[in-house]
Amino acid sequence: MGIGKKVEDALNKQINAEFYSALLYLQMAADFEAKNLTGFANWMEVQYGEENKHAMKLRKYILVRGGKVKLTAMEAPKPSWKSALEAFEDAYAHEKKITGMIHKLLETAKDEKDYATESMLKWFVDEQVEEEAQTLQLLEIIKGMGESKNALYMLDHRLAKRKEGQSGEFKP
Ligand code: OFO
Repeated sequence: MGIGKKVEDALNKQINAEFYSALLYLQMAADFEAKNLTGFANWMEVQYGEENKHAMKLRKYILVRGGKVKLTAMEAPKPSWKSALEAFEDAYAHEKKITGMIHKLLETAKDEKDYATESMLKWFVDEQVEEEAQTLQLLEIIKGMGESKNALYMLDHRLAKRKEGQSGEFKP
């Protein structure tokens, strides 16, 4: 069964949002690197890769369903952040927004009785639980560090260990 226009449009919008997430985290990575926080930069680069995979997964799904992929221009992320705290506040707020979008997309699929899309989106619903948890966890840790430069560099050291394909869940 082909894909309906409403679901196709909503999926395309989500591809765009996932690519924006990739762009946002790649910009944060550059900003951290410029501040010599290379572990934070590494974490963000891995996250950039994750977001690209999310976008590509949706892109492939549209194509498999015989739909049309429509990429669009994106707004630019802000160029820099005052602190790691500000960056992770933004990252967490962004992930909550993305969760909302996924839920809305799921509602559209349900309304349209598109069971295949509904089933595919379950992966994204679960993924967003992890995406929110990992950014919130790091946000809380950073908040707890206060102004301590030592704590910041220790965390930077830990974040350098995140590898591609690994969840960003931070296990002390
Ligand atoms: Fe694609 O999960 Fe983050 O944005």
